[in-house]
Amino acid sequence: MPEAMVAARASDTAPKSAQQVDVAVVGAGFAGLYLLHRLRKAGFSTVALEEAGDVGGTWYWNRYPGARCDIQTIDYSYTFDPELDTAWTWSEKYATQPEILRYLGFVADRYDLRRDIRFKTKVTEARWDEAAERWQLTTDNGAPVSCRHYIMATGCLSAPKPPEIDGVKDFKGKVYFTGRWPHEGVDLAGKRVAVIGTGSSAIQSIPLIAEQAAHLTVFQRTPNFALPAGNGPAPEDRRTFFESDRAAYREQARQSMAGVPYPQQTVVSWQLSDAERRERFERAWAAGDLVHILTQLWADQAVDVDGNKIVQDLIREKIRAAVRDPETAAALTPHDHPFGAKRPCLDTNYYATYNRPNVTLVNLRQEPIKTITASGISTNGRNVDVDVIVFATGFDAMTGAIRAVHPITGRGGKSLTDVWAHGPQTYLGLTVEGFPNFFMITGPGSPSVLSNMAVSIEQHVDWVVDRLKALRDAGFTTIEPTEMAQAGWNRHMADCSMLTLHRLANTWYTGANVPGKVHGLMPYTGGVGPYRSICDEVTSRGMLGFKLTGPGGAAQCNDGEVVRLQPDVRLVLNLLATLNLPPIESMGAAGARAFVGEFNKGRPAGRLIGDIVDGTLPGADGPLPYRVFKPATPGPHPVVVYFHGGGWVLGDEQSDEPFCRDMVRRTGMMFVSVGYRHAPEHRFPTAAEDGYAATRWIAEHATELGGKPGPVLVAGWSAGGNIAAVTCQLARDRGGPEIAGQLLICPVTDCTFDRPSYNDNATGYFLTRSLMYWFWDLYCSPADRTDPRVSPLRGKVDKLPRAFVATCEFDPLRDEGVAYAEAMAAAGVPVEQLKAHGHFHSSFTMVDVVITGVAGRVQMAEALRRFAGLPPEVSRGDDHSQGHTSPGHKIAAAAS
Ligand code: NA7
Repeated sequence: MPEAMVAARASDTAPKSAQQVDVAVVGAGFAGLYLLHRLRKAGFSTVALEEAGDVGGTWYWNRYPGARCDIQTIDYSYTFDPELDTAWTWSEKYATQPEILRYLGFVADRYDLRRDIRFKTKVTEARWDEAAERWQLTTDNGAPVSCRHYIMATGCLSAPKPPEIDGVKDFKGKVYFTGRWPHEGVDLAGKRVAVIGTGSSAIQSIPLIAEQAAHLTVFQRTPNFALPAGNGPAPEDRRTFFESDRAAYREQARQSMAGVPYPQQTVVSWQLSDAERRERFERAWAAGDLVHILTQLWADQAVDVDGNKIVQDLIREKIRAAVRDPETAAALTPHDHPFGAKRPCLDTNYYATYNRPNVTLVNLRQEPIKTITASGISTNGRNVDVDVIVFATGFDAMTGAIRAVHPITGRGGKSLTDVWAHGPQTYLGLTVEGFPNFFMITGPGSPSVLSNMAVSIEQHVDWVVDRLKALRDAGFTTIEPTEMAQAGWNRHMADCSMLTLHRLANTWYTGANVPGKVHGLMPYTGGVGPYRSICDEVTSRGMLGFKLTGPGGAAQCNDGEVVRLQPDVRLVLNLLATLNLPPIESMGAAGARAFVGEFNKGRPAGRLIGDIVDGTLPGADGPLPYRVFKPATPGPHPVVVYFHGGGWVLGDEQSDEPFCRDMVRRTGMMFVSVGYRHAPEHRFPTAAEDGYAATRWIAEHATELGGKPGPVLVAGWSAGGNIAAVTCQLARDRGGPEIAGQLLICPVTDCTFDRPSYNDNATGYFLTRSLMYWFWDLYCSPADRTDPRVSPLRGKVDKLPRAFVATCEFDPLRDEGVAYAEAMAAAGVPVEQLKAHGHFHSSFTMVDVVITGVAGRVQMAEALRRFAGLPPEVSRGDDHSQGHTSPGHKIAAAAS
C-alpha cells in the first residue's frame, strides 16, 4: 500500500477532495523532472505542480534572443542513465534555449513524466499539518494536495525582480522581461529599443537585438566581465575525453569543485612569469569556457585579490582592444569587483556590438535613470525615446525562488519568510529546522549556482530520494534537521565564505541586487566534491543532525554538527589521512627531519619580498644561523625575532619561510628567523638559552641587520612560541633587551598533558598527543619540566611585553596557550587573544594551503604593528600588488 494511503487514514485535515500523494514536487525543470523519475522508481506516489504550460523550468521562461547555457552542454546534461546519455547528442558547445527545452521534453517523454505533472498549476500556500504529519497545499488550479513530503524544485533564478524604476506604467510602448519572454517571439526590426541591465541575459541578447533594432540603447549600472563563448561544435579535447570513458568523465565532474571535470590548479600566480601567465590566460580566453577561465589559470585566482587582479587586468586589455571608442570601453570595463565574484558572462560579439553605429551605451553610474516616461527613459543627463523596453534586470535569486513562490508555514505556525528574515538558514541547503519533511533542491546553502547545476541537481535528488526510501524502510514518517546542526551549517557557510572572493562583490549571490534583501553569501563556496562528501558523511554517521520520528513514538536523533573544521583544514586533514603516513615519532629524529625537509621542499617558499639575507650570530657555544626577511619598502623597519616550530627537534631558520614572508608583507617589518639548536643533540635549556641570546644579539645589531634600532618584537609558532614566551621572561629578568611585544602562535607553555585539548585533539589533527610526548622526551627530562624556561606558565607572568596569543580549536596545545594568555592578562599584561575556531596547529603557517588562515594572520600583523607603534594600515608596497587602488586596497587587507 502506498505510504500516502496509510497516512491519509490517520488524521488528515486536508479537504476530502485533496489529491493524496507521498511526495509533492514544485517545478518541472531539470530538478523536478529527475525527482519525478527517481521518486516513481522508488515506489512513491508523486505529483509535480508546475506553473508553466510545459516542462523546462528556467528554459521554459527564458526565451529571449540569444538565450543559451553558459556551462558546456556536454556537462549540462543528466548523467543518471547512460542510455539517455548516448540517446541525445547536442548540436553545439553551448546549446540554445530551444534545444535545451527540446532535450527536457525528450527526457519527459522518454520516462513518461508528464502524466504526473499538473501544468499551469501554482501552489498558493503550503502548510505543515502537525497532527497528520503531512503538508497541505492549496493551488490556484484544481484540487489541493496533501503530501507526506514536500520538495521545492523551483530553481535558483525563477522569481524575476520587479523593475524598481518609476513610471513603467506610463510607458506607451512595449515592455518585455528577458525572464518572461513571449513564446511567439518579438519582432524588433526597425524599432528603437532600450535594454536595462548588463547581466548574462542582457549580454547574450544585446548583440542579436542590435542586429534587428533601428537603434539600441543599453542602460548599464554595473559593467560585467564577459568572455567570448567561441560557440560551435563541442571542442575536440572534451569530446575525446568524454567519449573515451563517459563514466570516468562524469565521476570526475561529481568530485570536482565546480561540477565540471577540471583538475585543481596547484601553481599560484606568483610562481609564474608574466609570459607564462599570459600564455595561460590566452589559452583560457580562446577556450571560451567559464569554468576553465574561472579555475584553471592559477590556484590563487579565486581566493586572493592579487592573484585575481592579474586576471582582471588581462580581461580589461581585451575590452579595450575590442571597443573602438575609449570612453565606451572605459564604461564597459568592470572595476568594482574581483573577477568571478560576480557571475561572469559568456558572449558572442558583445563588446564589438558597441562599435555599431546603431548602439549607444548609457552609463547609469554617471547618469542614473530618473524615471520612465510615456515615450522612453529619462536619466539625469538625457531623454531617450524608445518603442520597446527590455528589462534584463535579473531575479530575486535563491531565496526568492523558494520564499516568494508562496507562503510556507512549518511547525508551530512558523513562516519560512520569518525564519529567513535575516537571511536563509538551512541545514546543507536541503532542509530547514521547523519545517519537517520539507526539502529544497539546490537551495541556499548548497553549491547550486556556483556549480554545474546539472551535477548539483542530480546529487541533491539522489540524496533526498535515497533518504526518503531509507526513512520509509525504517518506519519513520518525519525528518527534520536539529537546531544545532543548522547553526553548525550556517557557521560552516560563513567559514566557507572566507575561502573565495565572492563575498567582496554586490551580486545576486549575496542578495545585494534586491533592494531591502539581507546581504550574505547564499551559495556554498566549499566546492561540489567536498559538499557531496559532507552529505554522504551525514548519512554514514547515522543521519547526523536530523530528528526522525515515526508511529508509536519511534524516534531517532543523532545530534551534532557535520563540519566543525574550517573547510580547507578539513581537506588538508582528509588528504593527509589518505597518505597513511607513519607517525613522525616513529621515524627517529633524523628520519623525522628528513621527512619534514622533503615535505617543505614541495611547498612554494612564498611571495616576493624585498630581500632575504642569511648569516650567523654568535651563540653561547658557537655560531647560530639566521635568515633575515626584509620588506621591499625603504627601511629601516622594526625587527621581529622569529622562532620556528618543530617541537625543539625539527625545522630550522628556513622552515617557516612562507609564514615569515607572508608576515613581512603584512606587517612591513623585518623578520629575523633564528636557527636555534635542537634536541636530542642539545637538550633543555639549549633552545631557550639560544633564543634569548639570539634576541639579545639581534637587538644590539638591529641597525647592522638593516633594521630599526630600539625595542624588538618576538614571535614564534609552537615550540618557537615557547621560546618566544620564555625569551620575554628572561629579557625581563636579565636586564633586557627591551621587547615591545610578543606574538605567540599555538605556543607550548606548560608540561602538563591533562588539559582537555590534549584529550579532545589527541589524534586526527596532525600534531598528535603522542608526537608531543616524544618532543618533550627528546628535549627535556621530567625533572626539568617545571622550569619556566620550558614551562613559562610556571614562571612569573607579570611585567611582560604586550602579547597576542593565537590558539586553534583543534590543537592539543590549545588550552595551555589560552591558559598562558589568561595568566598574563590576570597579571596585568595587555593581552589580545585569537581563539581560531575550526583551525588546527598548522593553520597559520600553511600559508598557501589554509586560505581561511588569512584572517588570523591579518590580525597578527595588525597587532605587531600596534606593538611597534606603527599605524594600523598594513603596508602593501612590496610586490606586484603595488599600486592597488580603491577598492582593491581595502579588499586586499581583508582577502589577500
Ligand atoms: P543579473 O545577472 O542579475 O543581471 C541583471 C542586470 O540588471 C545587472 O546588470 C543589474 O545591474 C541590472 N539591474 C538590475 N536592476 C536594475 C535597475 N533597477 N536599474 C538598472 N539596472 C538594473 O540577471 P541575468 O538575468 O542577466 O542573469 C542571471 C543569471 O542567469 C546569470 O548569472 C546566469 O547564471 C543565468 P547591477 O549589476 O545590479 O548593478
